[in-house]
Amino acid sequence: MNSNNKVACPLDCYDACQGQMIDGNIKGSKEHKTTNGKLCVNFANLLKEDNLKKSFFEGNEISLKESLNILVDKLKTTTPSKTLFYKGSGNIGVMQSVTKNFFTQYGATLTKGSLCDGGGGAGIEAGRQNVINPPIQKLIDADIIIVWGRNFTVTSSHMYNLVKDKTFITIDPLCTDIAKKSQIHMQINPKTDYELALLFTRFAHMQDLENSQFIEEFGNGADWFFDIARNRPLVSYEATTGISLSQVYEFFDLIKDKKVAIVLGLGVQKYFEGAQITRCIDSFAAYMGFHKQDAGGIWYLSDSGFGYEKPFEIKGTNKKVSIPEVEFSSYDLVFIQGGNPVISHPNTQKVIDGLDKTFVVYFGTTLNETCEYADLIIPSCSFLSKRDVRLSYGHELKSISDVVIAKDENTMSEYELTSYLIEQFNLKELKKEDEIISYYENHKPKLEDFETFDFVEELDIEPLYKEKTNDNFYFITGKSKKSLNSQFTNDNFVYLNATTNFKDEDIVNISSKYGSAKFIVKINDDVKSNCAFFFAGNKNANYLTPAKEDESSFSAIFQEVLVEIELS
Ligand SMILES: Nc1nc2c(c(=O)[nH]1)N[C@H]1C(S)=C(S)[C@@H](COP(=O)(O)OP(=O)(O)OC[C@H]3O[C@@H](n4cnc5c(=O)[nH]c(N)nc54)[C@H](O)[C@@H]3O)O[C@H]1N2
Ligand SMILES: Nc1nc2c(c(=O)[nH]1)N[C@H]1C(S)=C(S)[C@@H](COP(=O)(O)OP(=O)(O)OC[C@H]3O[C@@H](n4cnc5c(=O)[nH]c(N)nc54)[C@H](O)[C@@H]3O)O[C@H]1N2
Ligand code: SF4
Ligand SMILES: [Mo]
Repeated sequence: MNSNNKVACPLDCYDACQGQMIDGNIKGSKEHKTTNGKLCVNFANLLKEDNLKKSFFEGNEISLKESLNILVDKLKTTTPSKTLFYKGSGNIGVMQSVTKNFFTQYGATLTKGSLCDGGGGAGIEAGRQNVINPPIQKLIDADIIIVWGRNFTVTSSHMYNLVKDKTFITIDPLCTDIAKKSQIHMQINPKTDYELALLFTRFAHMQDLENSQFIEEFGNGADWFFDIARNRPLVSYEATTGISLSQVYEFFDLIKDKKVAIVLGLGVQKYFEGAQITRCIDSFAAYMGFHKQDAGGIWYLSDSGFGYEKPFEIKGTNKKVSIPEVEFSSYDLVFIQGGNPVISHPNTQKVIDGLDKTFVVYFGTTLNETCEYADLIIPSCSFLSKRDVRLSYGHELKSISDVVIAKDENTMSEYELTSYLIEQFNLKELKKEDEIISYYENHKPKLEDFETFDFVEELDIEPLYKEKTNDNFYFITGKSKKSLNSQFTNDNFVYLNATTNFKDEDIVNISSKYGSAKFIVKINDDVKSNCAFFFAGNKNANYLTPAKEDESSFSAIFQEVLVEIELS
């Protein structure tokens, strides 16, 4: 590859593709194994974005210099702890975390937890100390891939391409594309994946399929785990999970003596006990000995920064608040970078009520719904005009970004804004950009495998089906092929099965204990009849969701809710 023409896709996606600029066009790199010469429709959309090139104050256009003066003034006159730093994941290059360095030194309140994968991550960590995926080659070498709560062909299309000829099993309430390509599709009821994992464990034991060698060598508490699985009559699982025992027989016939991989997604863990649910699935996998084999294993959203030093991280005594529960109105100044909480944060009504009552600074690349509530808007420059490194939460490969297009003079990179603020406040200088980038480029972390596996030994999970009646629906969301969370396109429909007796184009009012909103119906029989499905990025879906954290990791629990639907 020539020098200085590399472009890393900055979007929040498992694949972390590498591109290169050749004669003014960006092409997918052929040397980067997962990219394999192709970039996707979302990348094409990103190139077509109408990037912000102007600053705004109270709706009026101002110069970049004026916007920086207002920001500095505002920061100087606000008590630091009454300033909230809120970062989204619109760009997940490593250089995006630079701003947190300033806000930590300044004394702002920071957030903790996640709107994304936190619950599941906590569950995996509880069993095996950290969240690291096996090398991608082990996925390529597996015989069977179980796609569990993950929209594999859509959300990691390049990883899928590497393994598309394998035999698949899908566990998802939706008949996704990968479910259609699968030998077995288990159309599970939402929030019952731990029960299915227990049922599998029970079956495995009955058929002597557990991996005693793995359990003896690495396992702690496997007997306790098995005891939980044994506690219930087998048939009772059929009604709760919606999975027939005959499908479970089929499942074991298919995986017997095979090298098995599980690609586990967000779907299983958007609940209050998301960590316990995920740990239960991971424990089933350990019971079978899927871990530590020469092929196969479990792939979740790994800790992509594992094994790297964090060049911007500094110790601080800053207050940290739970991100899903954040009260924007408690702050005098809210600084939002690379996020669109008005769409993507749980409980939209609470978000907009909060943002209405405070001074909001938005630092981003495009005008989004959150900008309607922003007092000050500062344009961040395009990813094509800033240096960066992309690590991946799907695999171990990284991508590099050079500056391939000169930056618009009215915009600023995250590194530039942070350096400027640090200078204005006489704080400790940042490491040089060169040094940071070359550290990431050259450092290859050792991905140590875990030494012991702690099985989950007790479970305390309140199922949603207890509150399910014939009149309400499970609320489920998933990612769309044509958008990246709230970026690029919005699909604002509710998708329902035809058996619900609603019709295409019906206008419905959907309500939950947390709020309500109107939607237009699209009938789609890929959706399980007891579910209402919405794409992530739907402008109204988060009016229905709880601004509450899970039990263990300050993470959002978007699906811990049932909804009622009425013709409007
Ligand atoms: N094209 C595209 N790609 C993306 C994104 C995007 O917006 N668009 N977003 C990126 C981001 S931020 C992330 S975090 C990843 C996430 O990517 P994924 O891990 O694939 O997550 P989701 O699409 O949220 O949900 C996956 C599946 O879980 C199913 N599901 C819902 N509830 C349950 C349940 O209780 N049990 C089971 N078994 N399944 C359930 C849904 O029907 C859905 O098919 O994708 C990334 N990639
Ligand atoms: N109901 C429901 N809600 C969800 C989800 C769900 O599945 N269901 N998914 C959740 C998940 S997994 C995630 S990760 C979150 C995502 O939520 P957010 O992190 O808020 O992501 P987006 O809504 O896509 O907003 C990203 C914004 O970043 C800005 N941006 C892009 N590039 C840059 C850049 O280089 N610099 C700066 N400063 N800004 C930039 C863009 O203008 C864009 O508007 O949403 C969560 N919300
Ligand atoms: S597949 Fe993901 S990483 Fe690759 S170009 Fe598309 S959005 Fe970017
Ligand atoms: Mo995410």
